[in-house]
Amino acid sequence: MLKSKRRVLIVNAYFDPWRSSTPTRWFVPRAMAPCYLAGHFNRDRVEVKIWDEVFNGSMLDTRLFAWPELVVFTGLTAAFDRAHQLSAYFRHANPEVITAIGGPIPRALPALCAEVFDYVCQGDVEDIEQVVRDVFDGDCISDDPAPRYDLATPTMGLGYLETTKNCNFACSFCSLTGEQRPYVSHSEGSITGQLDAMRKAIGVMVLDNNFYGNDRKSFQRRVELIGDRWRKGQFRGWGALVTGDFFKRPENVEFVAQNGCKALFSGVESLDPAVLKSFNKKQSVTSDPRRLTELCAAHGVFFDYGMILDFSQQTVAEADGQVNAILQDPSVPLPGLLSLTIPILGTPYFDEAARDGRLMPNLLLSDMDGQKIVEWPREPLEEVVPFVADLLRFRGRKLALARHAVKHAWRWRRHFTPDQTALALVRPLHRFGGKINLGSLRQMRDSLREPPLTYCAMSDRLRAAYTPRVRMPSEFAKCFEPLRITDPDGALTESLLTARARPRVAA
Ligand code: B12
Ligand code: SF4
Repeated sequence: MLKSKRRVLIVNAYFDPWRSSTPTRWFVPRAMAPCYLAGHFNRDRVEVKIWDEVFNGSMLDTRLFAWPELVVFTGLTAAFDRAHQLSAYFRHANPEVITAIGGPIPRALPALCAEVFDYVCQGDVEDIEQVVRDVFDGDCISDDPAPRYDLATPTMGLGYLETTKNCNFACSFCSLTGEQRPYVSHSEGSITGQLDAMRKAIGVMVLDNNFYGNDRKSFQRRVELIGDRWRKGQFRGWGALVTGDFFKRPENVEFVAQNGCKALFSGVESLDPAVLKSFNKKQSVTSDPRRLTELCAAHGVFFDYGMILDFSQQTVAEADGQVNAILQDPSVPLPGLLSLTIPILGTPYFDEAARDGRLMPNLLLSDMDGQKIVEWPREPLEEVVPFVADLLRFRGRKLALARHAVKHAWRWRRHFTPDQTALALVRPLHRFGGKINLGSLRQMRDSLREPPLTYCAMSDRLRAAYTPRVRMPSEFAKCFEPLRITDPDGALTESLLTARARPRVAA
């Protein structure tokens, strides 16, 4: 007898820091947990759909809320409230629906997640199999858990690969440090399985937090595995995220370049050694972006990096000086990521900020998105907030930005392929030039409802998403209340302390 297929929706819950409900299509990298989770469902028995609120924009289509029998949530720590809201829409549309959540949210908020969701997974994507067995049956689990990249199309010709999990460093602000999960490599079988499932691509982005790691043999083997596929023509090149220690052996750059690597990203984070030391980020102390750009370019590799500004330690003049120095030097690329420090729940940095009274009063978890001030700055707010508001939009620096992008691409054109030169030119303009908010009519209308951003947690008003889109019984009201981190005195709230306790229910 033919059984009808079970219906599963995998959702990456997300709050856009710019408060836009429209899709963020051209951003690399892309959340891949939904595709990896989808791979664990048997295609013959289960119909799986994915909604990634980064790539697809806010989920506002009420028809989809009644569709699934099982909803699986993933998302960044700051997206807990969004997952909570969405769970209410699903339950309201179908009281029988089962919800499951995994990833950084339940790791940071185990007890609260156990209250809100039916299944709370603390482990990796494989843990979803236990949920599937419990909710459906063992037949609904796939024999071949290769990622369902087909559900993530269009990918702009990019394939995504994971060769290791977690990290061997312990930077104080990083959620992985708080989670304390061991740094492990994927097996050769898993890596080749992912590459097979990816098929032909223009380029491959290795998602690992730390592609280099602490096991040289494993690193070399992983590079060779990717290099073999590159030589066979499966893709034109690949890129990866590496830690600062990778560059201490310049032969590493030569080795990856010989195996098809075309881009490397490293979290330089700060040009200030004192700030790096306070972050326990010693591996980046020698990561001078100019030296690393030159080293990489000598081997035809494009260098990209992230920078964090910390106004609890830095002055406006110092941050301004650093950004201007980069804008005036076409040999150095602009950072691909420019963010403020985030006291991510569960990290040593968060505990320190809370202990030292640095957290602002009435902070919400959803404020922790790196694009607003959430800690008391060293200098008066009246000076820091307008500076941050201008800097994050590159206001007053747009011309310098465009000039820098052109000069930088021109400066290194002989070292790079036309693809890389185009990337060097377009990437900073796309990153800092402003976003065009295009999406469905509903999403575009929704973006317009948002109160304006103030770039400071103390003055930002609540997002429009906290008001339910449809009339709902009062039992759902609590699903739309924000999770408060601090009270009006800046102390941690009781609700947060309870939310972070050990789980009462776990899958
Ligand atoms: C793609 C990506 C993004 C994307 C999309 C992220 C998303 N989920 O929405 C974008 C570009 C939007 C993004 C933004 C940011 N990101 Co980011 N990002 C990544 C990246 C590079 C890859 C994630 C990925 O797909 N990995 C592959 C999948 C398979 O693994 P995974 O998602 O890590 O999930 C694993 C487990 O958590 C678990 N799991 C996850 N979900 C579920 C669900 C179930 C049911 C189960 C069973 C298991 C499970 O299984 C997986 C392992 O098998 C990671 C680094 C990394 N290598 O992981 C950082 C990372 C997730 N990002 C991080 C950070 C800090 C940020 C920013 C704050 C950066 C900044 N300062 O601006 C911003 C967020 C801004 C905001 N609005 O809050 C941190 C974590 C932050 C956190 N815990 O919230 C990471 C880990 C990088 C790091 N080491 O610091 N990011
Ligand atoms: S090196 Fe990167 S991934 Fe590793 S602990 Fe530091 S910030 Fe996290």
